[in-house]
Amino acid sequence: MVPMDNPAVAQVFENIGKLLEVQGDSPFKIRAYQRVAREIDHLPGDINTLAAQDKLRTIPGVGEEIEKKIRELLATGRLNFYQRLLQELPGGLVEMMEVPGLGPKMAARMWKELGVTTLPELEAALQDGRVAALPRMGAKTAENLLHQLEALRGRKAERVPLGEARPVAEAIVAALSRASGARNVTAAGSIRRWRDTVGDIDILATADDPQSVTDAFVGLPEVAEVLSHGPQRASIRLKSGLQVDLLLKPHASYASLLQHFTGSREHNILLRERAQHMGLSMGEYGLTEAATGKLETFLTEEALYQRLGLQYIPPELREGGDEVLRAECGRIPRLVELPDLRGDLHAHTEWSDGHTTIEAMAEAARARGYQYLAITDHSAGLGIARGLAPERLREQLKIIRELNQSYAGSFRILTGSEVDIRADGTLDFPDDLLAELDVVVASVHSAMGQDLVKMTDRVLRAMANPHMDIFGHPTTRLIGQRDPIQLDIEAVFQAALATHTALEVNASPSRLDLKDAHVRRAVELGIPLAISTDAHHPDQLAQMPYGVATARRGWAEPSHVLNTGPLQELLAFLGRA
Ligand code: DGT
Ligand code: CA
Ligand code: CA
Ligand code: ZN
Repeated sequence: MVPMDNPAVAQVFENIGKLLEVQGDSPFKIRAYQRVAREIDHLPGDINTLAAQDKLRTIPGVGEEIEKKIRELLATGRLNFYQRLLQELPGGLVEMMEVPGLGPKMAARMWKELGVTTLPELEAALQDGRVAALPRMGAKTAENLLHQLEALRGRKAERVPLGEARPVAEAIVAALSRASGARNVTAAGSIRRWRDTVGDIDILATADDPQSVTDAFVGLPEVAEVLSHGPQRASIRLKSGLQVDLLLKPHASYASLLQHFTGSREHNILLRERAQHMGLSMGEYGLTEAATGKLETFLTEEALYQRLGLQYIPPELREGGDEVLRAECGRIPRLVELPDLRGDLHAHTEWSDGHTTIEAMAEAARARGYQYLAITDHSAGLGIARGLAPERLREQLKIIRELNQSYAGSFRILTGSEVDIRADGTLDFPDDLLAELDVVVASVHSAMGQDLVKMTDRVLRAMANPHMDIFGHPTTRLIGQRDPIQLDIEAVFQAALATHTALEVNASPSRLDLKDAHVRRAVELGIPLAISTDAHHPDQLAQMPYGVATARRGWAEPSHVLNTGPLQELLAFLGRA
């Protein structure tokens, strides 16, 4: 059994409170359970530790009865009292009460007055007016509940940002690689394709004894629930809610398994059709000749694509668009790769909202083998706390020039700013100061609610300023948290061409902005791109692969990317050579 954590225990007590309320139990008892749920949720330490130290009673509100219940839960993962309640009441009520605004009292009415006890029944009753017709309910309440129900469903179907899922996948790959007998443990699916969000994590491996690997998998400490567990495949749900699928095959099938499980589904369908035309059937084991039933296996994905008469297609391009057609006639370009990058053009220090010194950031960049790093602290504008006033920026320029002397040409800190694009489209520093900087990244950080026309005018006005070199994180989206600003992106592309402004591919995993589809359009138009980390800490310079992958998903080649060039070429673009 997997030990329960604080939120899981708190949830049980919270549900007990709700179910007792549905039953009409005493308010005193109901409040006691609600209080305990809250206290457990806010505990500073692990409740399992408290139990081991015999200190459960130090939690406010926990007396003898509740302590016994907590112990039962922690020891067995179940609580008989709770199971009995669940059996006495309709099973869907707990789920119904997850709809914001639908408390126990209302749930009880739905059940007793309408016979509604599940989410789908609730949705139907909200839609056909039965809820609205209940005494003391009304159309407005029903309408609001329907809205909340739909929002809840949306949240449950939500995809997870790549930046959250990828480290989890890497940790599981590392853990499984240590498990006996597993080879070729690899994260596949949308993670390997570097899609900006993922539905679930897919991991594959090869093994002589697959059962021992699936056993290790379902026994991982982060597992909250085992969804399925067979000898060759298993699915788990982690405590974070993420689902992870594992698929195993014999060693010889590795390349086919990798190809199959990387997807995308649409890409695989295109390949399968192609194989069929060649008299082959394509599967996780390999290619089977339809006429003879003979199985062909492959050592590498390259060999598999070659057998299908195709140029190799990198995972980032496998989305079922035109990549197969292009591969057929050798038109998959050499996409940009991490080692192509010679520097980073967007970084912050403690001078604004970064966490360390200019020197520390520069050292980290040098250690990565870069030739240059642009220090682009924020301007003093409205959007950002601790932005630099013009005098402070001038001070910083002096310090950077001195530092550069010490590198004697082996490395260069580029002076710069991430200057705010004000609500009216003017930049937050005077032109004469901007003219002194090597790199001017300009970004929107305030008045993000402007309508499409206002925002687009604002950005175009900024781009018309000859000092603006790079448009930083152009849509300002935060994946899963903040929608992009309203912006006519095609107008921005045209302006970028006209004003020779580069567009940033911000590599911060929470941004990935421009996104893949926008990169592809920019590449088609020949707009220069800057792949930048926006690092606020030396460690964040290591997030560059997210930006590179996003650029690759947009078919970017080294020549499309400003910071793949040597310093002199870059300076020429910036008008500083
Ligand atoms: P996700 O999880 O929504 O971010 O996207 P994927 O691409 O990771 O999709 P997932 O997890 O459902 O499946 C992983 C891969 O397995 C998928 O990219 C291709 C392969 N696959 C799964 N189901 C099918 C299928 O029904 N047909 C084909 N051709 N391939 C499939
Ligand atoms: Ca997946
Ligand atoms: Ca999956
Ligand atoms: Zn910014």
